[in-house]
Formats: sequence, C-alpha cells, structure tokens
Amino acid sequence: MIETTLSPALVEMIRSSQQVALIPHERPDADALGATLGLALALTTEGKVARVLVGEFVQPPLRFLPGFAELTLERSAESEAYLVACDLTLVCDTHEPTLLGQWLEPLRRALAKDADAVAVIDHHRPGAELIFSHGWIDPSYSSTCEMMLAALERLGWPLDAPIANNLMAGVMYDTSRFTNANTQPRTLANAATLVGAGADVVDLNGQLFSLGAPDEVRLRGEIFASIQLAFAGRYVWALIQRETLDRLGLDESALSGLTNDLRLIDGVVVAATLFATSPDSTRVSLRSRGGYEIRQIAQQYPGGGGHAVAAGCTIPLPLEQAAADLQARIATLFA
Ligand SMILES: [Mn+2]
Repeated sequence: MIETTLSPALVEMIRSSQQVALIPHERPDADALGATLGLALALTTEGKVARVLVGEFVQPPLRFLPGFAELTLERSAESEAYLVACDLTLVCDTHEPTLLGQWLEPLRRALAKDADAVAVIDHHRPGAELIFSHGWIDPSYSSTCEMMLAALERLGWPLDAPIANNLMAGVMYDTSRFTNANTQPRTLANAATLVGAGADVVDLNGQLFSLGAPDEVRLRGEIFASIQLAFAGRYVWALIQRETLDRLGLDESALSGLTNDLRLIDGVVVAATLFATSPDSTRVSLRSRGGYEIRQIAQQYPGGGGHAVAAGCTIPLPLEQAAADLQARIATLFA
C-alpha cells in the first residue's frame, strides 16, 4: 500500500532486505542522490549490498557526495542483472514513471516480476499514475532526505558523517538553504540532528552552491543580460541556445539554479528558463513565489510536473515558439 506515513511494513521491508537497488529520478539533484546514497551507506554498514542506479547524466558537482564513486551504477547489462537479483528496489524522490528515464523499463520488469519487492519514498504530491504497490509519499516533508532520516531513526540505524552529509545535502538543496516555504520547524530540528552527526554545512554550501567555473559565471552573465519581462514585470524568462553553451564549452548542468535566481528579481513572481535541447524541443524550468502555482502550467506539457512553486517540462517546439506558447499559458495566472 502507498501510505502517507512511514508504515511498519515498509520499515520491515528495508530491515529484512539483503540486496537493494535504490533508484533516484533521472538527472538526479542533491535530494534524490543524497537520499539514495545516504540509505545505501547505511545499508552497507548493516552488512547488506546496496547500489544507487543512475542514468548517464549526473551533475558533476554532485559527484563529491560520500559513496558516489563506490555505490553508483550506470545502466549496463551488469547493473540490470544487479537489479534483477535484488530483493528490494526503492525508488526515491519521485513516483512519476516519466521521471525515471532509462531505468523505467527495467523497473517495470521488476514490478511485473514481484511488485511486493518494490517501494517508493517521495515527498512530491501524488500524481495520477501510481505504478507502485508499496511506499511512503508525504508532501509535508521538505525533502526525501528528511524522510530518509526519519526512516533511519525508525530502523535504529546509526548516523555517521558520510550519511549525514548526504542527507543534509538534500535538505539544504530542496529548501534552498532553509529559505523556501517548505522549511518547517521539523526541518530545522532534523538539520540539527544531521549537523550533530557530522554534516559539514560549510563544505556542503561550497559544493552545492558554488558559483562554478569562471565560464559558468560568464554564461549566467549573458543570460541575465538577455532576460525578457511581461505582465508588468511579474513574469521573467530567458531563452538559451545550445550554441551558447557550446561556445563556452559547458553542458546543461551549467544552467542549474538559474531559474531560482531569476525568481528573486524585484517584482517577479514567475520565472522561466527555456533551453533548446534540439531544433524542435525546448526544456523548461519554472519557479514562482507569492502563491502562483506553476506546476499546473508544467503539467500541460509532456513530462511536466514538480512542485507548486518549482516545476519543469519539455515543450515539443522550437525555442521561440515554445516561449510564445508558454507565455500564453502563463497569462492565465494573471488573468
Ligand atoms: Mn526532492
């Protein structure tokens, strides 16, 4: 059963497992990766075998997370065989099939084989399609890492500094360093527990919120200089061509955090960055504040979803057309 609280049954599934596959969403962020690596380290300490199954793209800044080098597997014949041999598969920080990328297909096979050996732990609001029979989905948590801390506490498994750093990475990232509305008293209490267990907030801040290499800063300079505004300055957007990244020798990870920054422009309540992934496809990142719900805008497009104030989607149109199409839908927020 999918529950809104951590059930004894799910705790027992984790406790009695021997070989575990942890699957974060594709293009994992610090929360998805921190939650899966944190639990993988704890499972390993308990004498179990655990691996985090990732797609081919992991943002380079996240590779510093403890256990990344030893515990992650990219998709290959070998890692698929690993998944088949597992007695527990845990999907973390998403429950949307469309966000599972190249692991969706192997996961569907695992579900078909034994749906009782697969569970989900996620803090996103339940969407329409639930392919899982077991799990814990609770949108009241700031991050999946906070949920993972609660799970470890319930299991009675000790925290050490590598586990605490992974979990704190996700909490800091998903709360934007405790400045998002999802920062609850419980979030800060859990952060205190993690710091007490050895999470190094100075190092995490430097790693997760670094301004990046000089060319990444130059890229942001170009993008900031190109912003466009509409609806009396309440909507800001930026168009990003692949050639701009190519010219500076950067990949898409250089765009991370950009939409969050645009949201903080005076007067802006909705921000979007649009990136031309190909001549006829545009990836969109959306952020809002002041109660404007942009998830319902993202959901109007393929693969669209996320949180009320932080969402994303792909628009199957060239960049300029995608921007016009998006703006027409954003207009409904201000009608
Ligand atoms: Mn998250």
